[in-house]
Amino acid sequence: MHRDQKYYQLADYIRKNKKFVLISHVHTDGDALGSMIAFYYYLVQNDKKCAIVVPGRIPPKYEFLNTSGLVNRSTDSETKRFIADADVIVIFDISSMDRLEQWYEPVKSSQAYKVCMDHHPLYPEFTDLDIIDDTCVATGELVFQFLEKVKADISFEMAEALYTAILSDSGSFRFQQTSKETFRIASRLTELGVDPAQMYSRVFEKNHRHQLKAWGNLLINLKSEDEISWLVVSREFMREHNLRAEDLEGIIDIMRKDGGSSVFAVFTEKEENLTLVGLRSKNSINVGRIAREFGGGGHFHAAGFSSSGRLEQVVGETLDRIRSYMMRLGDVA
Ligand SMILES: [Mn+2]
Repeated sequence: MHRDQKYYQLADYIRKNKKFVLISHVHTDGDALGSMIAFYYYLVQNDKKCAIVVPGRIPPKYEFLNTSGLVNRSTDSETKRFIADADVIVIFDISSMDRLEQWYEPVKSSQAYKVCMDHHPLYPEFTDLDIIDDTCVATGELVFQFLEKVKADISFEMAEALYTAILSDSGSFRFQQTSKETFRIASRLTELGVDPAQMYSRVFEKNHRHQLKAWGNLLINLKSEDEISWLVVSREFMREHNLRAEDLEGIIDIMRKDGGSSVFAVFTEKEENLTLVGLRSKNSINVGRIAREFGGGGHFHAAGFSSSGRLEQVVGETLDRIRSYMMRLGDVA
């Protein structure tokens, strides 16, 4: 089905139905929240009933989008009922359905029409309509295109939400998938009143002083070898510096400043047998593929996974895999 036809199909679901659930992934981010919140306002403009649900907590820096007023407003049992009774469930930015966590089963077993809007390569599971384009830098681009296609009245709140989505997932218009379409949309949103400098500050300048000092301590111990750079963050370190996993968001972008490396990894020990792995690539190493091999997901140049192995073991296995990919590329060249 052509993209426009998909947008019209989605518009048709909206026209014919009343109860909507918008849902996204655990470790929620600016793209997921911004996309859902813009879509929420559109549904409300059209007199729909709508709940926004994300598994896990919401980083407080996104409160300027009124996350506490709009997201996870119900108890778990009410949410379960909303999901079961929904006419349409729209799943945003999910990358892999198991990132719905505790809502995976309820969503899967709901009788609702299920729509997925995503910019990750994704093998659709149980959905009725997939609007997926892995050339987009953010899911927010797809939401904007849809709103444009249906001639929605994009309010200032919607514009700020969509700008947040695109700004955060593009790393402030720097990452590989940033395109002329990205700038066209950003330009439209700016015309609608969004202030780019203020948005940058809200999304990227909200780190705390203790967090920056902890980053310093970590970066001193940056390891580099054969174009691979990596950081290992133990639970003790996290505890000692009073850090949450989300406080390390962005440190990998600092590591990228090393022009001598092309693949980057951050290993964060969240629990005794739970390590989060973030991966970035600046060359032809497809870290999305590596992440999928370990049960995660993501893009060619940015991906991640979690592993139940011990920290050192996960570090060893991941680096081995990256090295073997780099060796294979070397063979081809
Ligand atoms: Mn995204």
